[in-house]
Amino acid sequence: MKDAVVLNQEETNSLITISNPPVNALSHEVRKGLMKAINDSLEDPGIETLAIIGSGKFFSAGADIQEFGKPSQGPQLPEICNLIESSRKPVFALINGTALGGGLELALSAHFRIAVPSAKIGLPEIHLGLLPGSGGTQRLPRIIGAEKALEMMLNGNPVSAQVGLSYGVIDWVDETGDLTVSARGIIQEVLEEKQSFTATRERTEGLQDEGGNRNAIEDQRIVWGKKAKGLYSPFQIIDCVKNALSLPFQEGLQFERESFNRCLESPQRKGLIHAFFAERRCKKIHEIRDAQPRKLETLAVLGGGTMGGGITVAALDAGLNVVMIERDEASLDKGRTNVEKVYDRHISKGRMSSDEKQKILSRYHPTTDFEKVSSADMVIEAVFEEMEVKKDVFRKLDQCVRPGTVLASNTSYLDIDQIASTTSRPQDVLGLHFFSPANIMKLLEIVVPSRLSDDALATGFALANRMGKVPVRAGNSDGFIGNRILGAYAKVAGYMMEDGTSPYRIDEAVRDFGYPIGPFQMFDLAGGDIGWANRKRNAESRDPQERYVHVADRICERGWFGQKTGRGFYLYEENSRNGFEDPEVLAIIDEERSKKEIRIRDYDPEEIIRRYLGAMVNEGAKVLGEKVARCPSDIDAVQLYGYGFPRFRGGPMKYADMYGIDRILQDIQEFSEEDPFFWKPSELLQDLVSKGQTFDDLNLQ
Ligand code: T1G
Ligand code: NAD
Repeated sequence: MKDAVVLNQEETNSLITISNPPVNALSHEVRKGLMKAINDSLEDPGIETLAIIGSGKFFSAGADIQEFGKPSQGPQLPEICNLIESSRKPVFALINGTALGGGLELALSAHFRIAVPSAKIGLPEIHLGLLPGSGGTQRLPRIIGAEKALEMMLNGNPVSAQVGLSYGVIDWVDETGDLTVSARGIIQEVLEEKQSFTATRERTEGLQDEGGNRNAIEDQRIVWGKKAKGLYSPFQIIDCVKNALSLPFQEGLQFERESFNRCLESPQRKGLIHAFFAERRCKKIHEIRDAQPRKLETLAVLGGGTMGGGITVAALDAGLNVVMIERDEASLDKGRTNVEKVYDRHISKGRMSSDEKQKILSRYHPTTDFEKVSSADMVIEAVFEEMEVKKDVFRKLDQCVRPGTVLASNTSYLDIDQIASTTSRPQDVLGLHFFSPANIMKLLEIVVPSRLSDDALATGFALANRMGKVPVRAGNSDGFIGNRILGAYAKVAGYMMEDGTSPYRIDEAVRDFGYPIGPFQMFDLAGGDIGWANRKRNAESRDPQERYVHVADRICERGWFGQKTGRGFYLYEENSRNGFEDPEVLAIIDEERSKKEIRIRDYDPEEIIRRYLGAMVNEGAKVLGEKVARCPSDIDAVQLYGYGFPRFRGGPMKYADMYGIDRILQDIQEFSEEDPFFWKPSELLQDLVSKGQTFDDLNLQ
């Protein structure tokens, strides 16, 4: 095994290189190596200066996230930072690329920081439910003041080397293109001029503006009081920075350590780190490990409606050429408007110039000529959700497209095998299920019918990658992963409403759990007519044992389809997305309850969540048991990126593990006494409970 840290002596300078691909995470091996290299250099009388650099494109992406939650092994990063800072020999951080989290904290404890222009520096710990725990909350404010330090720690996004220079975090940006050579010059200068150097803990520039610092702390407390929504670490970060301003350094460090440990133990940290790995795990698909994606430069999109428009924008933004095909000129005009209005909004917000818009639109080719599909490497169909219409389109595609063209359907529910079987090339046909608005939502379900070839599947994943989407592999089952699970918790929301709980209280409980909106707000946003049409289509095949709530139908019968008609479960003022409670809707619900002689039950928020999540997890476990999803964290990724599940809870399957899957099963069994048909427990869930396992045990590595 190669050494994770390499020490090279260059005259009187000790060059210490972190070499832990791919991102130089500060794993146990790296910390051990750093400690030794630094100590050796400090003890060596021939060494006058130390420089720390990363190999490859990263300085270091920070602590090794894999190690959190496991027993920790020394030396710890704070010790290394303290050792560097207290060195009598000057230490230089040569920031050759991205420096994040503990990587930047390491650099902050050095006496000088030199960065390449392309370097990015940041403290993203907040995204993992943590805080900078190696002195970052204490050192950074001493250099740049509370306002900028809080900005970096609370938005968590990296800044460029130039911005770092303007803040005073970076001392030099090396423009020569050879960092180590120019560092040699700078090191020499420092030595020759016997330039004094100050340990970061002694620096005070950032502490001067006491009033400004106090205001920054109070401002952020107010901001986060409103937007924290269940997050824990932002307040800990604010407290740490406050203490950096008032406490002696050692005490501040001690406070930071205690706060860090509390964050480490928090469920939010567990949820957020699970989400980090879920997002990456879903991209590792064993079937396509050796498959080459096919060429993809031109995409044809069939249909310019809500989805066709959004998919077109996503593809244009990813640099592809897009041919949009509509059935007539009037519909094509609407399609064109759907695309242009996205860019016009960017222009009105000052995010894009008209020239940039025109440049992008030069790759956009709207037409009513179906034959133009022949120019495409891939086709995505987003026409009406009717099997006969889809089959007809795929038959025509089969006649017109070149051999090897990948053919995708954006259907929400329909059987992709059936669609594929209308063509002579089922190996090229797959499902690409985008979410609305398709240019914004990150989830892309990649639906794999039985005869799909690996390289066509790889092309689907390559498209997702180019578009910056989170792709999740799904089996070809009704509603795939996401809509199938949605079906279950949407039903339970309806049952609770009919049982006696106001839809507005249900939405509130779901929001308090951390969702941006509740289920009834979501129905109003998506448009009630879509679900209504689906229910009518499925009416015949519905099992008579299934409990059916008619309230949504009664609302749709009045033409109340949600936001777009100004009325649904909520009442909307003209051009407003803010809905108000509607007494007439409550009257409709009451009427349905009395028709069925329902014994009214007003569930409290805790019970609402028990039922809502119980339904979600039970259906998730069924989806897993049927192998429609590969592993639990893929379900979590679907819910996080497509359905607004609160990220700090990690996803429904992670939530179940943390809540206790035995408790989830008990809840389901309790509810099944009133409705055994709906609340039939998943076999896989029962099996896991009986073996004492968790969903996490089923996650792929
Ligand atoms: N630890 C372990 N593995 C990491 C890692 C890390 N910090 N960062 C990335 N990886 C893995 C990742 O799982 C993937 O693995 C591979 O590297 C490439 O990543 C003490 C508390 C660095 C911008 O939050 O933001 O320091 O999937 O696919 O798009 O105060 O990864 O290939 O097996 O994402 O080029 C703070 C998190 C830690 C950085 C690179 N640091 N990482 O993006 O590639 S907490 C972070 C990222 C901390 C101190 C504390 C991104 C990236 P695999 P990738 P990328
Ligand atoms: P939409 O009604 O907004 O748009 C459909 C478009 O297809 C219309 O503009 C229509 O003129 C066009 N069209 C119909 N037949 C055509 C043909 N033969 N050739 C070319 N164009 C044709 O519908 P939508 O909401 O964009 O949904 C499209 C598909 O995407 C459906 O399968 C739907 O289930 C799926 N979907 C929708 C959503 C959503 O939230 N709306 C989300 C995911 C998937």
